[in-house]
Amino acid sequence: MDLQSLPTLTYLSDNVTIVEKEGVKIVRVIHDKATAGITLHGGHVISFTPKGQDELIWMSDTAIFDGKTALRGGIPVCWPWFGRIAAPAHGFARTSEWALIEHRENDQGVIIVLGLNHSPQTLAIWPFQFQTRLYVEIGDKLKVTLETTNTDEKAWTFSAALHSYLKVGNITQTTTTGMGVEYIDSLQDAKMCQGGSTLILTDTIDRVYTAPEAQIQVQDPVLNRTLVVENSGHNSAVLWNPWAQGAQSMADMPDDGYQTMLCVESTLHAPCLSAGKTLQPGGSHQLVTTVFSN
Ligand code: TA6
Repeated sequence: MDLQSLPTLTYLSDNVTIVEKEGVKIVRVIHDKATAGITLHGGHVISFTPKGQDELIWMSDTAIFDGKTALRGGIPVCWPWFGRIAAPAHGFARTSEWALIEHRENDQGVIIVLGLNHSPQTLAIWPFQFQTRLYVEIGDKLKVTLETTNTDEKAWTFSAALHSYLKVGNITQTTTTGMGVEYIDSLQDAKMCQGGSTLILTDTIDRVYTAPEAQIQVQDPVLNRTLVVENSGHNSAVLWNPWAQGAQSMADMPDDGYQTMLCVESTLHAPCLSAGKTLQPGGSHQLVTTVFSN
């Protein structure tokens, strides 16, 4: 995504400006360590490029920037549920307008803090009071922290994912390690399976790995790099690629888009709404993903 050419709406500092793409406001970060973009619509990281490196995050060329549709690519924030266990799919955070709360910078990088609180619109979909914060740290690495706080007077239960789309040179030449071996296969009615620990994809995949290692590595000989993903606050990691048929069925992904992306997600997975993570009043939880290139 070419952030440099987008028109500036607001200057916040030498490193941080608000720019606009088709009416969607983007927090643009240009720092000696890296450049990045985060849309207020969805609280969605759409780009991260460390200095002197290629883009790490895949963004669809046909993503729909209309301020309503969830963006295809980047790092969708799936919250307060992950998947299709309720409607809308992956929750409402990725289609809500987030507020810019704070930006800070030093020699090592920039931190952008976005916020989303309950509102009459969210209460109509999900009847609980909450405060979420998205901390996006941009430096040599990209660190995204989704903090959930229960500001209600009763306990409630949620699930979530930081649904990262990584950019790869050619999916068929990409080797992924560190996902673990046990997974729930979303393509086989949530069947529990065991697989190999080294993955070279040849077809569509949609799996919830239940015991991922501390580091997931995506080796990419075409772009000559290894992408590293480190997660915390999760209970699983999802690996997803829709392959040719899946891409063709999505209006917001080019037919060949699947060839250059791989979703490696930091997931707090739950099979249904009531089985997620419960927060007592005042309780908080942080779901984190860190992405960098070796
Ligand atoms: O994380 C994998 C997944 O849940 C898949 O099942 C797939 O549908 C994908 O997310 C994308 O979902 P979306 O609602 O953005 O089309």
